[in-house]
Amino acid sequence: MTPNEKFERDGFVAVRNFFGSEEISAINTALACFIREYLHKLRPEDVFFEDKAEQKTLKQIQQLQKHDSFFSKLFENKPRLLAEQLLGENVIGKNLQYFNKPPGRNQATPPHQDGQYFMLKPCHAVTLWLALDDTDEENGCVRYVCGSHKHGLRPHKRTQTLGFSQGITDFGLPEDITNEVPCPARPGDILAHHALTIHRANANNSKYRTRRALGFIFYAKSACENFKAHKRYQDHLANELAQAGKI
Ligand SMILES: O=C(O)CCC(=O)C(=O)O
Repeated sequence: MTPNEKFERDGFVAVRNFFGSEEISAINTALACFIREYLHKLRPEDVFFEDKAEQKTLKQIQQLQKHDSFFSKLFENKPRLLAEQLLGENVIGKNLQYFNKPPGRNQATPPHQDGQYFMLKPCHAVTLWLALDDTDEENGCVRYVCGSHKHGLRPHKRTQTLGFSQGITDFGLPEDITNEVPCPARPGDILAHHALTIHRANANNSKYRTRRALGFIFYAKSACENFKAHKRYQDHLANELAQAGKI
């Protein structure tokens, strides 16, 4: 079965060794440099910590491609081609995110569909989740509900998880449980999921292991964004998080 056939059938596909060890090592170096030198210049709503008083609890960075030429080149390179191949049309690069679940201080990723955040019609987009560490059941690998992309958007509501503000309200139906697949990954592997595919992750329960990844988000060119509603939601969220002292 080709990656495209698997993506269409299951709503996700693992592309192993998408980046080689030298490329991953270059990404790790660029990331460390960015975190050291640029993090403090970002807007509060683009960088999340589990505890903002503790730098080592960094959990998410948004829009890396807008701030650093290494990441803008990376975004426009091989990942774009994979996104075009999987979506079957030209794509628009929207966001290059960094994710971590720092050991000791981290939360589960609530079950959600990215389309809830994207607000697209038709909801045609892909996220490429690139593992930078070994990820498995212990440190909270991503889990997909196989075939869930075929059934539209489920109801979501606000969560209290910083960085994942929306979660599916009725998650846990028998078909969710039966069809959920944990997806361990090694550094360099990409897990590609459709914007309608339900996914979540447990917390990182390891003592010392990080669980770092990059998320490359591409919208299909044919998908229309509801810019107004998206901006309204983002502004409202940023306000709320600032008032709660979370960012
Ligand atoms: O890293 C995670 O826990 C989940 C990431 C995610 O939800 C996504 O890339 O769409």
